[in-house]
Amino acid sequence: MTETVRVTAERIRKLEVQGARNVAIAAIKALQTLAEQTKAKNKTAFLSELKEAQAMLFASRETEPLMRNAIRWIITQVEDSSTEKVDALRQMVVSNASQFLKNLEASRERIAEIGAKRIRDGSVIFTHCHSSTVTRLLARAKKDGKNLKVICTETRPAFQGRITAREMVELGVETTFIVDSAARSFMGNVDLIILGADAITSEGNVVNKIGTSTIAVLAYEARKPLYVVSELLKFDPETLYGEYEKIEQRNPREVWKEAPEKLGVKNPAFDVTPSKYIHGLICEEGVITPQSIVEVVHRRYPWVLKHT
Ligand code: RUB
Repeated sequence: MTETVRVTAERIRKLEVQGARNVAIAAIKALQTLAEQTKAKNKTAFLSELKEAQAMLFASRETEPLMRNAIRWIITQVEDSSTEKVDALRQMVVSNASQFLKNLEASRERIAEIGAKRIRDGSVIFTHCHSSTVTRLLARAKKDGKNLKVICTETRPAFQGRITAREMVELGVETTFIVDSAARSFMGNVDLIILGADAITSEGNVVNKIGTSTIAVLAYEARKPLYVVSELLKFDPETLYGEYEKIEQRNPREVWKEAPEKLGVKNPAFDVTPSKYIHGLICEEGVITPQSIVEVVHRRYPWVLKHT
């Protein structure tokens, strides 16, 4: 096993790599490096290195089905291959990983292109945390000539909202930065809420940064449409077979470094937004209802639904 996998898993765990897509990209690249550097002498040894890497990467953040789907797909190609030659198998991992990364980039562009059309000139968009898919969509809307304004939350405790705010300012978008608890005070002023996703369940519920479900309830109360933008591969097939999506619990010290000793501090990284609060899911297949996710995934990526 290469050091790259260990270092990548650690970087993901520490949030040095952040956001579902970036996490998946880093994990795929680590697997690619493993394949390039392996000293495995036969298929069994190579596969066991890949599986060890898989376990380490999966454990780095548990609410990341895009990473899991990607890695599972790449490893399945090796398992299912009839060849025993390590050289050919290594090559297979490298080229499948490249292909996956290319497709991921194409999906994001397609999502941006589709989603940008939902933004009317002069709209005020509310977002939370940092989703590279959301910011790409906003950049595309701007490029298409739409005049837009953004309101974004700081996103306690890790302040990913600052990444969004910086990107927007660099794009030349008029942006207002608020504390998370001010969301309701600003909801009346927005036209559209656009959020990312870490995971989508078989019922069309969306798992995203903690606070997302509160924003969704507020949007519902204010009768403002909320869109989730996400690659279909953030769908978690395990949820179809009964599992709950696991919610990553992070270190309480991220919330309060020097908290009184006996104080119980909780730090869940994500929450679940029920599909009824979601106006539409913007994915590479178009604008769909979150409830149709299984059908759409089945059409586009049938291998995801193969029970493992
Ligand atoms: C980031 C987050 C993002 C999604 C989608 O959480 O919740 O909205 O990951 O991002 P964290 P993307 O900072 O804890 O990883 O669209 O880039 O995949």
